Amino acid sequence: MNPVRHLIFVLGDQLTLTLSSLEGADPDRDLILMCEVMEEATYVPHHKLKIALIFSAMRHFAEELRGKGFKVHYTKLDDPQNSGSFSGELLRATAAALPERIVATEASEWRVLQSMQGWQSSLTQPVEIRVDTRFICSKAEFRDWADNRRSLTMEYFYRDMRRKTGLLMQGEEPEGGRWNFDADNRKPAKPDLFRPKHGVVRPDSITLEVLDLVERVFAGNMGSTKNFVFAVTRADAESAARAFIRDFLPNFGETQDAMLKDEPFLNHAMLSFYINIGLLDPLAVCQAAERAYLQGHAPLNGVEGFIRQIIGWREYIRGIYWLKMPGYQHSNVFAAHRPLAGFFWDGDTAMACLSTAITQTITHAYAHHIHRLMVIGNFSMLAGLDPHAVHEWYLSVYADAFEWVELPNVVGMSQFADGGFMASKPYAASGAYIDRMSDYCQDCRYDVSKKTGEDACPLNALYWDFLDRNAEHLSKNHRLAQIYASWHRMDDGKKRSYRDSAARFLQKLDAGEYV
Ligand code: FAD
Ligand code: DLZ
Ligand code: SF4
Repeated sequence: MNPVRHLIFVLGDQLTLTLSSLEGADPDRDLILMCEVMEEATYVPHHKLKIALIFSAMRHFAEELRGKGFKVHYTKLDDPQNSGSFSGELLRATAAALPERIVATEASEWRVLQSMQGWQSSLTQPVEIRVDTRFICSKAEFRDWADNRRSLTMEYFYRDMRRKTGLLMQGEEPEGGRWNFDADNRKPAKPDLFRPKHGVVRPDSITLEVLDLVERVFAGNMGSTKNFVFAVTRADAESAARAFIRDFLPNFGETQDAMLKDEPFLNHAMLSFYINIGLLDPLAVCQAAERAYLQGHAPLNGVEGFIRQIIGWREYIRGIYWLKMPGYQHSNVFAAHRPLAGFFWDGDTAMACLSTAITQTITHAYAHHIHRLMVIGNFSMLAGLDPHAVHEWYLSVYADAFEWVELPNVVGMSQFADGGFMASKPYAASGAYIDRMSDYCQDCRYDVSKKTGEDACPLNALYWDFLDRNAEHLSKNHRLAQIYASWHRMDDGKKRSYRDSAARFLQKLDAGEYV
């Protein structure tokens, strides 16, 4: 074999042919390294479907690279030689191949990037860590944007990204005369037998081998590999994106905030996993959505909403992560320390909204945005659950969960644990919101119309108790002024009954009783 010029280390969420570390790669002189390692597979107890997706997509990417003539050194998890860590595998491959240089694209997560930055100290060859160019806004560009303003409102960042990409722009003006059509996107949904179904991909022999490995090695983790339906190749992920644009984008906007117990996916894209691991290019997906609008196939409210999620929220979240790490993971402005209830792991609760959202999570390693934010996240914040424990749960259970995108969404957006660095007010809601947006309350053992007492929806008392408990941090927030005014207008008896109801519920939760 020729001497190896570059040893190119590709991580499990870097499955992109145009990855910066592969730029200028030469099949004749370079060797690509990919490895499944216990360190990554166990730093939180990942859902079985998440591990299976990543391993299978990695193995398929290795095949794609080999198809292009590259040599790939691929370590499977159960390889007896496997050292169990990225650094260990790098040292092992370097000792065997003696490359002139190590090349990698920066890891998407702080924890792994830290370790990457330590590689040079144990190697004599130069280690070159390249910038990840798969985002629309670079880390430096975001930092500049943030440096120049007092408040980091996503909406203004998003407008800059619209200008930068030219998506839905008419010269300097936004298409349709408005930047944001969210006001048209907050409708409840009705069950619809004719709603198209999201596609499923039948596991091939590579995936079947991975599913078997995951069931053997991670038997105690959440979920079952029987429910594996993910795309694991670029071609299948691209076909899932086309199917979304054809079948779901036309109704995406309207039902974006809706929840139905028998429809876990509604008109959501189900594309975050593929975008996050690099099988889909976020900008290309947005351009395809824009084309659907220009061709009259999908309305502006939905297409704008979809594009905003990707070039707005997704990019903004990443910017915040790199601005605030490493301290961000310990944010806990409300000093909330309650551990997660057992039902987070089995969905066994009488609260129909939580039971549905968590059961769907266990089945699919997926829950749509409103389940994550307004059901599970809302409950966690109102009940005073420890935000770090909540963060680790989200990081474990969703197939699209990588810390850079999960942490700000959980700690900042859903738990307000950063004290409002990201969100201008907490996403707190009583049962009335869930009743308006879902069909859950009609089947719940609790009564959403009752405010306090044993049968009342627990969220009703928890909501006021949360605001009361955290008044020190929230009562000066002008967006909450009216809500606090209502609280202050309540007579003492009513306030006491909210506090007592919340305390009784939390006592039961702490005692591990069925709630
Ligand atoms: P759709 O609802 O159809 O949205 C389209 C696309 O927009 C998504 O595929 C995704 O790429 C992007 N997007 C939408 N909202 C966000 C957002 N807030 N942040 C970043 N990208 C967004 N997303 C993750 O990718 N990984 C996570 O670990 C994750 N954790 C979350 C935790 C909480 C508490 C909350 C509130 C949100 C979280 N999100 C996360 C964002 C969002 O819920 C998911 O991206 C979305 O549910 C994925 O499903 P979908 O592809 O059907 O998305
Ligand atoms: C999430 C994950 C898991 C479970 N396992 C691996 C793995 O064995 N090998 C790998 O390269 N990547 C894995 N990943 C994804 C990584 O966690 C992700 O690429 C980095 O953490 C990004 O910083
Ligand atoms: Fe959830 Fe309350 Fe409705 Fe039950 S009544 S489903 S707990 S919001």
